[in-house]
Amino acid sequence: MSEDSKPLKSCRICNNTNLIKYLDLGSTPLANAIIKKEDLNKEEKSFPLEVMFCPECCLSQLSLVVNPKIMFSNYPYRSSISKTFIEHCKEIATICQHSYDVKDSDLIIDIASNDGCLLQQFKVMGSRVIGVDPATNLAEIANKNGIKTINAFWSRDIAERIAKEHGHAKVITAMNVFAHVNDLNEFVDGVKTLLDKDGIFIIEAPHALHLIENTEFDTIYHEHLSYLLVKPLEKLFSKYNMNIFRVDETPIHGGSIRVYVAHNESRHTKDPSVGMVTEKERNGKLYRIEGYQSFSKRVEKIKQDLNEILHKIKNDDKVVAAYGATAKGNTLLNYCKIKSDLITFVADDTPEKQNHFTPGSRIPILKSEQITIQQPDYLILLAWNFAKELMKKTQDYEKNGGKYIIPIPEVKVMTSH
Ligand code: JHZ
Repeated sequence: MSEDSKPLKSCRICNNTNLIKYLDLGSTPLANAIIKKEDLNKEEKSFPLEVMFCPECCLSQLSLVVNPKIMFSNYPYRSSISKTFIEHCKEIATICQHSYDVKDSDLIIDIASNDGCLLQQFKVMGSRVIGVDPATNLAEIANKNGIKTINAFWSRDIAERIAKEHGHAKVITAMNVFAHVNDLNEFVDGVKTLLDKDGIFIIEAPHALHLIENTEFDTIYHEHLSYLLVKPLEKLFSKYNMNIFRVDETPIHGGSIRVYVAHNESRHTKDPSVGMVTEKERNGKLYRIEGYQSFSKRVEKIKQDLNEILHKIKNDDKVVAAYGATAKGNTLLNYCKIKSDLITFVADDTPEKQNHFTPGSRIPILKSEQITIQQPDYLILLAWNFAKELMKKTQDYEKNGGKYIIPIPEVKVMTSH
């Protein structure tokens, strides 16, 4: 793609052209395009953020595809900043070892491997590991830490190259990347090429069921082109003679699905979990547009409630800061039109984000030590999905009288107990 963005012409799974819009969040800057101080006087690019439903295969998807090179060639998000996420990665490696007999010599590939957080867990088990990630800064960190990482977007060519040089993969993982991909056919084709006869392909991504039920609209940003349900994924993989044989539900990132895929002729047999999760999707009315119709009203309510509470706090001469300069936080702030007059700073432990400014809202991002130094009256958790971990880290802040604001699924002020 040479241009900055292009409209979605048809459903990326079933090619249906009659997509139905159910949410419009206006135009926002890219969620991870944090701003350097010297660029504060430059105008930021923003792009429309609208979600469409495909009534044929039930995939929700953005109406616009932003050039991935703009979003992912340099990426400030580091998977290993959160201890919760590291533990989560350990769990995945352990499942592969215990349930799927992953052995020392087996080849494990992680697509969009970030700083090598997941592969590190396979490496300590003794597996051969290779990551593939388009972000030059992240591939550099991972390689420095001994995780062999190819700096590229995933493609059939890369898959063929790895297969030729290292053989077929026992496990291929795609954690929080499948929803980011426009050309799913090229992506799955590459996986099919590299996956061993009895190998497993594991996708993990936020589940659209939780997004809709818990009004997690902040998960919607330009990186996330699709909002995944098991049903449309089954359709996609059937085109490649592959099938989903197991689905785990996990609380990570506000409620995600971990989808296990294999070649049809492999030894893996279908687990009841697949039917159980699709049943939940059906009961949630997510296979019909009617299931999405109240969503935008609930999103609007969060905007009103959050503005009301933040303006009240400001009028009372109290101070609000935030924790987690998240991508999702930027959707929330920009859609709710919240800027630095309402939130004085955002704390974040990612060195790449510190001393920058949030896109659109232009709030300074500072080290988390500033929370205890400045002791704001309220701390809004923009990484509400890691609330437990963040509250533990800010115990002193709370002991000194600080309170938390959680924006999702509904705005509430709370303490950790
Ligand atoms: P977090 C990410 O989005 C990235 P984000 C990605 N776009 C994706 O697909 C989704 O997840 C699912 C900070 N933090 O994970 C680190 C601390 O500073 O909720 C991060 O900046 N200290 C690929 O960005 C942010 O919060 C801590 O102790 O919306 C967390 O971002 C912890 C726990 C976090 O997702």
